[in-house]
Amino acid sequence: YDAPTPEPRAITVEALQAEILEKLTYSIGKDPIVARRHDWLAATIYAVRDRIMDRWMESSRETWRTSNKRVYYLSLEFLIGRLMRDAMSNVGLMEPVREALKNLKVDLDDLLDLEPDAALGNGGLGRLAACFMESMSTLQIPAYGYGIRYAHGLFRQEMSEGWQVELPEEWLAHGNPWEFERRESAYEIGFGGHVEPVTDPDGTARQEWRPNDHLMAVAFDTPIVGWRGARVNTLRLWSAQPIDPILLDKFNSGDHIGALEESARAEAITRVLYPADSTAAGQELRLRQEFFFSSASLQDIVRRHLQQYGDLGSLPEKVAVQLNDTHPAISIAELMRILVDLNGMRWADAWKITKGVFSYTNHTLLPEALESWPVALLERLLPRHMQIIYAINADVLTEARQRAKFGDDQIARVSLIDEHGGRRVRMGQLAFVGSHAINGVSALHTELMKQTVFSDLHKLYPDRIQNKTNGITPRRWLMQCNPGLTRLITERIGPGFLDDIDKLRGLEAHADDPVFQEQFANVKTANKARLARLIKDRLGVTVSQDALFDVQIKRIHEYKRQLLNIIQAVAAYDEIRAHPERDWVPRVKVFAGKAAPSYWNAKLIIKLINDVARVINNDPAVRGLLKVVFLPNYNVSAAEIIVPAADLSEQISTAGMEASGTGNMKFMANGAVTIGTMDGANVEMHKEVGGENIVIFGLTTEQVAEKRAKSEVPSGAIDKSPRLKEALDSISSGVFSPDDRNRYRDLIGGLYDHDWFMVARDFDAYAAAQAKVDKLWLDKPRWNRMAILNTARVGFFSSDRTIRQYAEDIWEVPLATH
Ligand code: DL6
Repeated sequence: YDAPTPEPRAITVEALQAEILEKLTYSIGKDPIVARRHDWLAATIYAVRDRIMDRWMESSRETWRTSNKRVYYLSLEFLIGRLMRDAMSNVGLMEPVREALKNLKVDLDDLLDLEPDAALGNGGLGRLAACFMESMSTLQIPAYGYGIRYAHGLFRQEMSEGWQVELPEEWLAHGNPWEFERRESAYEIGFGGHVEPVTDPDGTARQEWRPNDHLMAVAFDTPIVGWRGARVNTLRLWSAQPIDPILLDKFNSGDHIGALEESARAEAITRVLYPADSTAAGQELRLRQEFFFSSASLQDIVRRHLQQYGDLGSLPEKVAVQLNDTHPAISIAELMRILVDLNGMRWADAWKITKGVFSYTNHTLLPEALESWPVALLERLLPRHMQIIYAINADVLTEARQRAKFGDDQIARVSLIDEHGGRRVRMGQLAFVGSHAINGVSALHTELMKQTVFSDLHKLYPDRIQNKTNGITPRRWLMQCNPGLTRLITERIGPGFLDDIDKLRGLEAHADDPVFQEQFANVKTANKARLARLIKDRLGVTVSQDALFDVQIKRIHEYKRQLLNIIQAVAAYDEIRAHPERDWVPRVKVFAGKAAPSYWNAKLIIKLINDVARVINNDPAVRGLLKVVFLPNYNVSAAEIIVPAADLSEQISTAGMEASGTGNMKFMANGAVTIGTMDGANVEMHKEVGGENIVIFGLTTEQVAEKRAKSEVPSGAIDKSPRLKEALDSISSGVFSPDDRNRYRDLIGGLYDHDWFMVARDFDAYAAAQAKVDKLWLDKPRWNRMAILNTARVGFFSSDRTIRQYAEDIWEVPLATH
């Protein structure tokens, strides 16, 4: 959707056409007669990029001029997806570029599909960082994103006989016309070596780290443009390069491979994104990645600050650094080193500045995802940082004993060093104590943080934890991915919601209007027809656009409970065959998502979905009433097609386990009804949309905790539910896996045995909720009203709201009033 933005250089089709041709000729070096699609794509991106360049420079000039505080968002992941449509739409270039290309006999949609999907992240955490970048530009906050320029993003997922296969991802294969390499912004990064006490000529004693391994971090900048080109911020991604690209002495002595060893070792750091989501990666290379990008970013921040202000005492007034989870938490020790060792600051002053600068977002309570590093590894790789961590810990523990009167058990729990088993540094504790604000990502999650992982630190520092419920950018997740709905809403309530998403509330008055309901449903049907074509193309499966599209797309994880969903599909399959005479609602169950390569059960669940799909989709007794599809290689671009086509959004995690969820918000914006548990941000969605417009089921967080504490036997729930038992029996006995009848025996056995994720115990409630969905669906006016009200009430879940709250409560940066 185009923003009607005033442009200094007039946007005319003729001018754009000439600019694209010029880029093709002089930047790409191609004659239009022989140019290929990738050449046209690059030429178009160059032309669009030029149109935002002036604003980019003006944005940074303005920050220098006004001396406004800068926000730095440090994240190991930025799941930005494609950038071209985002940039064009935000500066009002979509339609003129489309026309210009048409005159050149090139189809814009074709080019949009060709742009690689930059998958520099795993899932929610990385996509949140990308939405935040767009919102910070929209709200005119001077902000930089700092991360890693992975040569290979998240793996490409293919299916081989229903099993996930991981293949390397090649987003840079055709170059990246969005980025600018800044060789002048390169910093040396050290590892290893030792620490030496030194005395300066003036007699001051200090510690000096002498690393024995060095490499360079080189900056690559990408412009991130806000809505209506309000501001253009920078996403700065670091790439690792060797100090000496080739060791000539080795080369000359005939060791040609050895001569490149240093180069390969350096480049390995930014070669791949770790595909672990919700588990700590734990390998040395990961720690190297974390320190590499933290150190480069801090050196850059400090250099910029000194250049403008000349002293480091004013850092907290002028700099806010947000740590996106604990991955950049080593930054706290690195800033202390920069202040104390390199700039001669007193420890206490440096600590005050550090706390003033940093804040930390926690994204998960899953114990396996809480990062900790062996002390021995840190001592070897970052010996000075380990000393600093010990010194911070000593201060914190002394304070805990003296001021808060903590006993030994509490001291052990708040300590930065975990003494159980091998000694490890707890990065969550480090991030907490080094930050002035710590936030959770939904109201429930923040409460649970206070009660569980950080309960003792919360007692010690009761003012630090606050909530910042996640959000999504409505530009990408409504206006761009659903132009049909955006047009319809504009016709009905005017364009005000484009600038103020809360104005969507204006739709409430139209929720019962039969004409509007029909128009709303027609937009949905058109989006479903598009998804149906994609399903046909990719999987060869025919689905009806009139069926209820029931969608669960997200990482595959046991706590997200794709297993519950597919077991319910099996139960529905049994019922359809047992009662062919009933009035069944035709459904298409759509699944998509990647499993961490080493997560066996997640991969098995993908295989199960594919096995069940094959049987159900080919059984004539089902008469097409139920279809199951698993779309491979889920990514941002796929979500942009699937989300607008969903009728039902599956948000069915075990209560207390999903920190927030953001997919839930995307579906809501696009008029899907949610079936979900009282988990993460679902709780706030329930409040915003109203209980009658969402289908909630299942155990609450407290009930889950109770059942776990009692070690209740789950088989009781199975015995009580004949439908569940039948579905489980058929899966575990091999009905869906005739080639390997035991394939699912252990997976299903786990439900009888411990059922940690409450699949069996939530099954009946889930099945009843699905029956309720069927009933609601059959009452078309009722369903359409629910769908409209979901869109109307999504305003709270805009990342603009989230960012405003960060700006006011954590970063203390002024917000533009216009
Ligand atoms: O906050 C963004 C996103 C939440 O919406 C999800 O609920 C949560 O699972 C996800 N967390 C991660 C794992 N994090 N770590 N470490 O991606 O964050």
